[in-house]
Amino acid sequence: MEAFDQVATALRRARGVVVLTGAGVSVESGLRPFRGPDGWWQGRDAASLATPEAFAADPALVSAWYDARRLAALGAVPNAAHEALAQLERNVVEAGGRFLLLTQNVDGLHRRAGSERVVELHGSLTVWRDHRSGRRVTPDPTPFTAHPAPGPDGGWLRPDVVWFGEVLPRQALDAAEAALAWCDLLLVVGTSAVVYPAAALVGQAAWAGAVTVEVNVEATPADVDHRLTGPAGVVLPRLLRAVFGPNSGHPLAGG
Ligand code: BJW
Repeated sequence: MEAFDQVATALRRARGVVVLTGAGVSVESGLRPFRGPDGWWQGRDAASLATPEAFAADPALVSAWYDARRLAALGAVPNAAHEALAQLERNVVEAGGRFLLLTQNVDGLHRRAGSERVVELHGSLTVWRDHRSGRRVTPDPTPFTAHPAPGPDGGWLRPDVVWFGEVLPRQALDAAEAALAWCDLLLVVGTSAVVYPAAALVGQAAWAGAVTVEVNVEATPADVDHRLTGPAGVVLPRLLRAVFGPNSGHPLAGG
């Protein structure tokens, strides 16, 4: 049997579905991934932008970079992959199953597509916090007038995202680990699977007995049972149509 048919069979049988997404799922919405030739970090050092040390050394540069990304995310529209994952959640839950979407993305597009059971492992770009007090605010969807922008308690605003060297939100990690207990099928979509602890979830799920599937335009280091190669906005609607019928994919997606 082809990988696609094996995955369709596993999805049909699964009572608990967990999805782990990364920046690749938003590429078809026009947002850039991190790594690779079209990535945000092409020609840049991630440590000069996505660490607390970078913010301490040059808060204006880091604030401007994240503000530009915040506005890009707010201006983007969920694509067929986001829509398919929202539909997958509805289908699994309506059939009495369990579902959780773990995303490394900070762009908010999964929720805007209608996903409800979402855990943002690396925080959110639309929420910022005072770097001194930690108090969170949701800035207006317009460019900041100063970089760094002043926070509500006398510090500077920093994005409420998880930088390298920072720990992931405890609740997010707990939710991810709890899901491994009931997960029969893990879909790993659009992530290079090199950033921990998110990348470790793949091996943990397999160890706990789940079937693991990668959906990506190229193979990554993730050690999975099956790979479905292609854009997520094509592969996922096709998979949904195969498992749940012709009206379950996104109407705009081909394949
Ligand atoms: C498509 C597509 C299409 C394109 N369809 N696919 C264990 C071992 C080694 C190191 C560590 C370890 N544990 C912890 C660490 C340190 C570190 C780490 O992981 N380092 C590695 C890089 C080596 N981790 C941490 O520091 C984490 N904190 C932590 O663990 O705390 C405790 C601790 C600290 C220190 C030491 C030990 C323990 C925090 C990690 C936070 C990551 N934060 C970032 C930035 C968030 C803010 C922001 O948005 O700027 O999160 S880094 C960046 O990478 C971002 C992403 O969420 C993350 C993952 O990237 P992602 O999503 O996979 O994107 P890409 O671009 O890499 O890949 C895109 C993929 O899409 C590609 O595969 C394409 O092929 C594919 N694609 N189009 C389908 N249409």
